[in-house]
Amino acid sequence: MPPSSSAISNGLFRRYPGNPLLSPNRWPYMINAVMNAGAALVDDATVLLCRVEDRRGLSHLTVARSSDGFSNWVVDEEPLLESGPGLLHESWGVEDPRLTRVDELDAWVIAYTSFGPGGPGLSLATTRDFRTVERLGMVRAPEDKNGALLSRRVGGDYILFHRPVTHLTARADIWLSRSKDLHSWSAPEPVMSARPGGWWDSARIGIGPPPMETSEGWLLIYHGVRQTVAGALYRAGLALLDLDDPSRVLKRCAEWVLGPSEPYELVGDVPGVVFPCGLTRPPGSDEIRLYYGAADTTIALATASLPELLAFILEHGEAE
Ligand code: BMA
Repeated sequence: MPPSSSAISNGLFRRYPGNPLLSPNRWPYMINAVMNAGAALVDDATVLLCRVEDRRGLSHLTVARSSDGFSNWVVDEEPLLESGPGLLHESWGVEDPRLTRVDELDAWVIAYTSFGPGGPGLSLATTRDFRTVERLGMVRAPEDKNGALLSRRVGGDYILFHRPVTHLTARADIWLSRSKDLHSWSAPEPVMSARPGGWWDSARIGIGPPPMETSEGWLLIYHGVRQTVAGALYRAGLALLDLDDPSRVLKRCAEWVLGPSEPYELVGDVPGVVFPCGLTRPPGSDEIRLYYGAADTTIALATASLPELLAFILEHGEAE
């Protein structure tokens, strides 16, 4: 009998045995929690831009670097991005960054949630060295979050995924907007919806890391939320988007591929959360590395083989 899709999907991602990679007690200054980091390969090193929650409950973004992407993390003494005077839309903090290398700009674009009295909105910034940043401002008004930019233009446009909340229907789905210049944006277009009823991704969905370009399409790793009597459960699932029209879902897998099961995913400020925001693929390697927040308290890593993942999606994913 061929293995069922559950048997395969449970083994697709392998947790790094040294998890969690980064915990609050590793920080050079006093914090409450560290989580939800964007990831980038810069020269030969891995850079994580970590969401750090201070002991007021407000978040800022701080860089951690490692030469192998697994160990010996060196954490900056100062945040790279934090709220400041005149930034009312960020006055309650900045959260959940996703990093995209954009060769055309010779820079990384940081898409992050800017949280202020208007609610969470989506802002962009750029950096060339992860030591200084240039803010482009808020590009999607509240309530919107879970933003990530594609690494190249499609049909002449930059593509920004995001997650507006439609209060009328209480829906929270993945949408995208297009731009020629990263400042003016098209009207949002729907991409993928939360599934109804009892599904693991029925309450809300949102993009994880920026989708990775592959021969089969843009690889989308997303988080899905299920509301339970004990609270929300955050898990991660897979889909493939059309290379020429990323608003088109080619395949979507039924089952989640990473869900909270380890102690560091089940115990923390928000138990039962895996929240991936960072994905790297070392040059010349088939391995992909998924960096995720665990229980809104630490950062963990799971690895997978890209060919295995694509083969799985192509075989078990369903057309939308
Ligand atoms: C989401 C975001 C994430 C967080 C998750 C679980 O809405 O705010 O930052 O990790 O909830 O609490």
